[in-house]
Amino acid sequence: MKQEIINKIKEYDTIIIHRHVRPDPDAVGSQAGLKMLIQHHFPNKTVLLAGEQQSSLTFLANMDEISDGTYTGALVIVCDTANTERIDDQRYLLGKETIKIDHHPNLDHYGSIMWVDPTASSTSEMILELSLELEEDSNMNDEMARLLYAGIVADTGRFQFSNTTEKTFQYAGKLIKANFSRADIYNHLYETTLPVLRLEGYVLSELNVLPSGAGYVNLTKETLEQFQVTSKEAASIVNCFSSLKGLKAWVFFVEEEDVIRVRLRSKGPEIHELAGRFNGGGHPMASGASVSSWDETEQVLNELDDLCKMNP
Ligand SMILES: [Mn+2]
Repeated sequence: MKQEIINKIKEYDTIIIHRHVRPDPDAVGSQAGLKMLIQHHFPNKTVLLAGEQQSSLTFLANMDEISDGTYTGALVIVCDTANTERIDDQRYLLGKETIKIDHHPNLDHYGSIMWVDPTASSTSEMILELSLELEEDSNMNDEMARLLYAGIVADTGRFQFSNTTEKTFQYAGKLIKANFSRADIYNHLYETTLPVLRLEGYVLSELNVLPSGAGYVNLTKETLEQFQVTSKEAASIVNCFSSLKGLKAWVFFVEEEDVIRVRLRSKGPEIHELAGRFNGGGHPMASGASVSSWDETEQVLNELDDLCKMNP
């Protein structure tokens, strides 16, 4: 599979790399890390990053301006994206061929080559695996290492979540031999603003926990406005009470203009199928969904409550 992907990369002069909408550090880290890998080995190829630029992630990489015409005859590689609706910039369809590289459960099959490994901590971990197919780790590109390290750190919650394996640590060990500042990455990933910190205080005081161990927080539009925090920023504090004793799984309901975002996390029962029933999906321990009314959030909460009851 990895060799097949490398052969395809060799075949094409232009390679456009996509990832999911509302990107996280693993999406951008794997996307831009793959670009570095390809450019390191094949400096004559044109490699471009597609998708909307997100200001909080420009410390990792900037996206490229890509004209429609550039897609003609190009190879498209999509990183970290389980389903086609979530691909940022649907012009990926204009490419000649698509390759999927991802670590989410493989629900939506797309692309002429699919490399999906749900046992990988992150797509960044998979890109490093691809790079090891091409070269010794002693020859690693520093910028690629920085990007992939950031992706792995973010998706594993600093090597804390259950997706962290022996391989993850081995790979992290290889990456930190490259020349980049880990301190800089941590500062960028985990620095916060006063409004978000104040909202965290509010969330900690307003958190509700059911006897089953299911926790929930409602963040209305008015609350977000009051704290001057965007829905996207609020997502960064979804783990702020994960250490609570007795807590099994929890949900943040975050109201946006015409939708209520559902952010699910778990330390026990798997919650990705629940997310799937409400227009979402993700990982067994971290998923997202969306509903259209506060009535519907009660349904989500009831189902989460049931899952926690069944999971002693
Ligand atoms: Mn990921």
